[in-house]
Amino acid sequence: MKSNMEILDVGEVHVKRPSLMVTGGNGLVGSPIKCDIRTGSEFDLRNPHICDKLFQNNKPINVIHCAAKVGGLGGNMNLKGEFFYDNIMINTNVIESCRKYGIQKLVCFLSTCVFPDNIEYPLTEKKIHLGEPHTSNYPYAYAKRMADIQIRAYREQYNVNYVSVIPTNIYGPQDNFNLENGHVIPSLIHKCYLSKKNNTPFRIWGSGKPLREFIYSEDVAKLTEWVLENYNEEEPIILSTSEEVSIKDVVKLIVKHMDFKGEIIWEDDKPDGQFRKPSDNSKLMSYLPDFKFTSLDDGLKKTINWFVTNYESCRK
Ligand code: GFB
Repeated sequence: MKSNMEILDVGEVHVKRPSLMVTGGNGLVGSPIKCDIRTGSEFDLRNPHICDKLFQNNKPINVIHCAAKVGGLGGNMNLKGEFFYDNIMINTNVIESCRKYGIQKLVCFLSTCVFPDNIEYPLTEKKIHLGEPHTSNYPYAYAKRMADIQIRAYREQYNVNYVSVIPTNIYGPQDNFNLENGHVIPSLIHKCYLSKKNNTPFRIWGSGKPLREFIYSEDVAKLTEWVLENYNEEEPIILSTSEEVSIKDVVKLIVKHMDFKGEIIWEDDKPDGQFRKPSDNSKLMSYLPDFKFTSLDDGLKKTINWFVTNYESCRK
């Protein structure tokens, strides 16, 4: 006959809860985060029953929620309905499942495009809801803003420790390198790769003058792990280098790292999007004054190497 202790041991092993689940765990943002469970497109989180089952089956202690329908300027302009529906459903379901299954800490990803278009710069955590987002990506922006509202409401009613982060333009391995709908960096890396291979001009949208603050995905992962352990405020926290770079400068670096010597064409009939969206990272820096960001030069080099090595299998 088994002793009580043995039975208990078996029981403890059986009920052990995974410490951390990352939704969107195989994507640009989620893949560099260390965790016990990563979920990807095999779970359609737009569906409340599937989302509920995922939480019921795994019962994680903490959740980092990265899953989203994302894209660059093209994706946001071409797929407005999908960007709204998918994101509002995914966020609503995930945050509700966190409540239902007693998740101790949730870190939820917003994005700098949540901010109003017509607002005094720099962007700070206090300015999210002070006006309309830019017309190019308002469905995505409003859906993400609602995650901030849901978190605030749940904190007030259910006393949960859920927080959110606002990264600026993230880039790195595992991104979607789609030519039409991807973010600017992966799209331009892919375009440059094809132009070099096929000896055709490298075509860039817009004037090259817009400014962006790029942040490398591994830096976002490190900061998010810190947020999970240490940041407990209701107000979101901006994850940013607060260093603006023009699209023209990004193109110069891509051309250098890919050793492209062909013709560059600036397509001025294509959109520039928002001209700039400079953010204030002083809250982050007040917590982590010694944090060293990866330079755009190094991050681009790593991203390009990853893309070339994984060309056949990457998302594109
Ligand atoms: O990454 P991106 O598409 O989005 O960057 P946003 C757009 C900027 O890059 C514009 C220029 O100034 C474009 O004119 N650009 C040049 C290109 N060539 C290309 C190209 O081939 N593809 C793309 N995509 N852009 C994002 C949101 O807005 O902001 C995301 O779309 C996210 O959802 C992020 O919220 C923070 O920076 O305009």
